[in-house]
Amino acid sequence: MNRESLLEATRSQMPARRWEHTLGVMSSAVALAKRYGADPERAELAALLHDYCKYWPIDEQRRVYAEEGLDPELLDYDPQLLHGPIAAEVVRKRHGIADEEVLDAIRYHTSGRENMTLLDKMVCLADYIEPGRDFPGVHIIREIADHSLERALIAGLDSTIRFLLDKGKKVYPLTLAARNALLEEAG
Ligand code: DGI
Ligand code: FE
Ligand code: FE
Ligand code: FE
Repeated sequence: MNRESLLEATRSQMPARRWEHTLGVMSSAVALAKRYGADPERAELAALLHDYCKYWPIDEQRRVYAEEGLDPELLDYDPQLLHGPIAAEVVRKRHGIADEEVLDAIRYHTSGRENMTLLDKMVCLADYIEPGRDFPGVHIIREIADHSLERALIAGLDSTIRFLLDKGKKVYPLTLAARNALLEEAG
């Protein structure tokens, strides 16, 4: 599948506002790849596809999640965590995406994970700092991103964890494991 049809197929999965977000994540991921010495094309591909399933009905997301035999533990947490793992399986099957590192970056873009690859980090961070994002502290995270991928990502995860605590919601343990591992790495 060529780039134009993959862009179009992805755009058709989501409302216009989410497509704007996707384009923002693509440009931020490419900028981070150039800054931190990763492959901009793979970063852009993972960013394009990261929210492919975000606007699918939650029941449909749960159905695909079960059908793919994915880890049932995640089902005990916020359904917002489903769209990354299923997108990795869906784009592999529908669009023949076979690059496992790209698929992992899509799969773990919301939760994070221990021992995140460079590509995982860039997509997860680009998701926080893309130009359309506006949440308390985003400016600081953008500044940190200029000098440390790990520190910026920790700040992003901190804001998500704080948000979940304030709302009295559960935190998926993999998110805490991701933050702990990044703290070790950042020293
Ligand atoms: O899909 P996006 O809105 O671009 O962003 P995302 O995929 O990073 O996150 C979607 C939401 O998931 C985010 O607003 C917070 C929510 N969420 C719920 N429980 C958890 C969680 N995020 C993380 N990282 N960990 C959780 O346990
Ligand atoms: Fe997402
Ligand atoms: Fe994210
Ligand atoms: Fe996103």
